[in-house]
Amino acid sequence: MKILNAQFFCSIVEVSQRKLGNIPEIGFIGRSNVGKSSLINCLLLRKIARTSSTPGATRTINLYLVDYEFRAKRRSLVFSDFPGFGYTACPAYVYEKWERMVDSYVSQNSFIKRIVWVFDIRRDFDELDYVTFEWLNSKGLNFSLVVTKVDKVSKNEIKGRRDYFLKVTGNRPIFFVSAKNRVGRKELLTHIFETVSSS
Ligand SMILES: Nc1nc2c(ncn2[C@@H]2O[C@H](COP(=O)(O)OP(=O)(O)OP(=O)(O)O)[C@@H](O)[C@H]2O)c(=O)[nH]1
Ligand SMILES: [Mg+2]
Repeated sequence: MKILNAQFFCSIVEVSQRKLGNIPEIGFIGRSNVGKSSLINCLLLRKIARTSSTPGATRTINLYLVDYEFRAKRRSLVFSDFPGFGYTACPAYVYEKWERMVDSYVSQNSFIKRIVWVFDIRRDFDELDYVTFEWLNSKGLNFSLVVTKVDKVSKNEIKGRRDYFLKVTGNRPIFFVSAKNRVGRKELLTHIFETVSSS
């Protein structure tokens, strides 16, 4: 299992701008500042996605083209880094714009094989997350949960957080990672490669 090459491809706001043919895609969504862009950098072992401690760093859908080797086969896939939703300073009209952009992008993009829904281990589900949960289900999208920043809590706490996330989301594939020290990276990458290889 190896990342052979990975590069920023383009920033877009609608699916007609996606000039990547039928390359399978994995979309990374989640609240602002949870660590989506950092997670992409961690998975790709490159600092290519812009990260920031100020919420709202990612405003467009940013596509990364990834060449990889998995089980002796070379393939390509696309990672799409979505803007985070629901940051405190975000006015309602910005959220609505986000919703429209993301909703139409995923609705019209049949190459998205799975959504990686990213959470900060220290945060509970709130109303907006339940709305997102309903939305993902209504779209019939496959999704997996990634709970990141595990370096921020103790080992004992991780077990409790696992039970919590499984309870609120049903039995979804769930991965615990840290972009800081790369805990859980290989497991998540294997899951992603298996998803796109079997489709
Ligand atoms: N300790 C720790 N900090 C992290 C980790 N992942 C991300 N961070 C920090 O969290 C902040 C937000 O990270 P980003 O990757 O920019 O978050 P994002 O979800 O892409 O944010 P938006 O683009 O605003 O939606 C940055 O200060 C990162 O350094 C992690 O695993 N551990
Ligand atoms: Mg980001």
